Amino acid sequence: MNFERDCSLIIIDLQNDFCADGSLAVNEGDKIINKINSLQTKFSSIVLTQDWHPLDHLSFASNQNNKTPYETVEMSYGVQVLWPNHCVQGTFGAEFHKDLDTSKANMIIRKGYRKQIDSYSAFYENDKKTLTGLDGFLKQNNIKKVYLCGLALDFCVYYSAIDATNLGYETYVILNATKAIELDGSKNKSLKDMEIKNVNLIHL
Ligand code: VGL
Ligand code: ZN
Repeated sequence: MNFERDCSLIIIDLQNDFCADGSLAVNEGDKIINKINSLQTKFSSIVLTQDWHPLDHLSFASNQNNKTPYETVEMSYGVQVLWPNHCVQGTFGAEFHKDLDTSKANMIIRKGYRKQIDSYSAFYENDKKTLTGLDGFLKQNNIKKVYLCGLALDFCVYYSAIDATNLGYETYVILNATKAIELDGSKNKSLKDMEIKNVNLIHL
């Protein structure tokens, strides 16, 4: 079965640093790649996102005094989790995993490239104001339904799904094509919140 032209498959952050041996490896992150490649054959609109941080990015614990990864800090826009250095611009860790088919993508959205603001969502940066450009791209292409997959379920996929539904898209998260980081129950929290907020949690 193929998806209609008003549907877009949004593949979140399938990059080396989120896969096995990466600096922020998501458990079994690379196990979803074959599934995602086969899903890609069914969509006419495909978007990839790429986490793309400068080395001095403030979401890195290494750029904060006396902080270690997974602690939090207060940023101008609210609480921010601190991460190990990951997806640094131009490095191997920021490249898409070699097994991901990137040939069918119509659009690649880079995010998190401003030093002061992290960006989990594919639509808005963490200040919830700065747009990435994805909403404009999808609207100009008459996309009404978005199907989200990739990494990580409880961070970038979750925040993208919430923004997508708030922006008026019929929103689906493909649970068998995503994996979670799992930090203090973040997986269950994100699943519950998505259910409440009208995100369709599906298997394909
Ligand atoms: C992500 C933490 C930091 C993600 C990106 O892709 O889910 N998580 N940067
Ligand atoms: Zn990041």
